[in-house]
Amino acid sequence: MIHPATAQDLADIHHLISDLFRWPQTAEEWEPYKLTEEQLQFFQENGYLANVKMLDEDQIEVLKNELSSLMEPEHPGHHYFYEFHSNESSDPNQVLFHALGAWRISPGFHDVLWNPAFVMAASQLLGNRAVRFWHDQLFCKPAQHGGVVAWHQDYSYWTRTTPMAHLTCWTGLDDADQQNGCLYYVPGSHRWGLLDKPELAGDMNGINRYLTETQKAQFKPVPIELKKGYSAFHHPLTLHGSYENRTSRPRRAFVLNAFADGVQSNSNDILLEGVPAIPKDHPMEGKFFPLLFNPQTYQTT
Ligand SMILES: O=C(O)CCC(=O)C(=O)O
Repeated sequence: MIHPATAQDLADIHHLISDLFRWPQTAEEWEPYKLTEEQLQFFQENGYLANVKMLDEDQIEVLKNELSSLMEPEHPGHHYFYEFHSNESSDPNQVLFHALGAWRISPGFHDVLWNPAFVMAASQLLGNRAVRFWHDQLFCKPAQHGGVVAWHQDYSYWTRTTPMAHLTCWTGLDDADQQNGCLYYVPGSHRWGLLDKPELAGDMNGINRYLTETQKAQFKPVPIELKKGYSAFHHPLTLHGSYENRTSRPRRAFVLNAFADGVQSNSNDILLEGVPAIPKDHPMEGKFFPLLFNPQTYQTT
């Protein structure tokens, strides 16, 4: 067995390290990864964009294998996780695995940050700005008793970074549908302003405490059923959540959270567990917050 101290911190490496993806070399090679005007407009209007192809079958298999070993608390790189909850559900009869920091530990989850399909779409959805990594998340609902993710806006957990120029990309490693706990979005809720933050794996009805009567009337969630390997992007204020998984199929997913280059720390406290603090009003950068893509140069720096 590898001693924990010998596992390499992949956060030191800010480029692809496996052959899972290939970084395009010319402007022409980047073209196939670009979102269309219609997709960009849909995002502006609704606060989300679904069905963006991110991974092929082979890439999904590699990530699923890495995931099953990462879920073991004995994994030699376990100490690199910023957060690790074997079960974050507040309901003892349900299980929601949730962990932040996989990118530091295994090559596939490291390299998904530099997936050309992700960085190009993220840059466009951020207004053609350079994309910087914030953090990743694993969300896994086991078969039969998978737990809920309460309705929330991502930025309600992120006010320690400012201004709000953030973006989330959710990618399924299993087909996700209404039966096994797919994501739901509330179209247009990105224009509702910042709401209070709920307990993440708490109660689906908790949202009623935070909404005005007008918002309650406009609360019309849509299920985001996705084939594995496809992604959904959302705005940091878009309300989203997901219900239980009672099927015989797992629902595993990973999430990449990014922001436009230039976002600053809004706190002198540590921003992620195990990461040195970035003083308030200083730019988010350095080892833990790599620049992933600059649309001016098509490079990472
Ligand atoms: O995977 C889920 O059900 C929740 C994901 C989520 O909250 C997010 O992508 O921000």
